[in-house]
Amino acid sequence: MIRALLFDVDGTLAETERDGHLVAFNRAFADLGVPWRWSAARYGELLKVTGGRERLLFDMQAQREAPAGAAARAALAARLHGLKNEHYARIVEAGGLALRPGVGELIEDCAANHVAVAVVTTTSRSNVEALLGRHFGPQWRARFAALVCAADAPRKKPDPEAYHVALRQLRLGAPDCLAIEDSPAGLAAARAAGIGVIVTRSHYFPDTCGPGTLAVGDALGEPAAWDPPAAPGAARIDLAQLARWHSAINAPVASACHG
Ligand code: XBP
Ligand code: MG
Repeated sequence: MIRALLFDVDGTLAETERDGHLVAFNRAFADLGVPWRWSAARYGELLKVTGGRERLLFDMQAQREAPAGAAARAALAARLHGLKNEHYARIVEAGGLALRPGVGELIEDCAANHVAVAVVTTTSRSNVEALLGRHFGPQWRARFAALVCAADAPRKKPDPEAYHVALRQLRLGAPDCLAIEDSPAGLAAARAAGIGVIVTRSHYFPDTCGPGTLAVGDALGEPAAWDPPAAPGAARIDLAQLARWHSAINAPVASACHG
């Protein structure tokens, strides 16, 4: 039985990286007269580094125009990151980031079946507040039994810290929970906490797969081509389908991802 569903944010609830954070980072560079911009392809490489500030600092190692000293780089990264998050909030507010197909319906399933919903992310809390407030209205917080963001778990995914904090907030054990993730780092973090994972592939992470993946597919709202397959005739991946996959956690059905 699933007692809680733990959602990653970026790439899982919405395509926030391509359509939100990347656009917002480039606007922040322009704001401060920073002479470089990130292409969509370069941003894909940079996503190996979790955390927007960490990503900026990593990239500065390759930018000839970056300030020389560590303190100056840290200060610039902090200013850019703050501005980036302001731009991100504006993009969300303008309706630029829809929930991915099937996400809203699955959260409704959870409410109807008394299954707790949690958010487990390495993104800043302000980004989560903007996104969830836009989609679930002013009372959005009441829908989530736990909310773990960057400041709650400084060791970012693939470290399992964010998932450990979520289990403590939920007062549940890993076997009662199921995580939904898109990235290899997110999959690794949940697995290291002992939690089974459903992978919804995203724009930047089209190949995520590995031991502990109970099922992988393109989107919760697209029931075709899941591995293992969803029940015939399903209109979407619903809570009952997740429960069937979750019940196979100790004896996974043969699939490309099960190791
Ligand atoms: C996403 C991240 C974040 C975002 C940007 O992780 O690594 O850094 O890219 O957000 P997850 P911040 O998929 O686990 O949410 O700039 O706030 O870090
Ligand atoms: Mg993600």
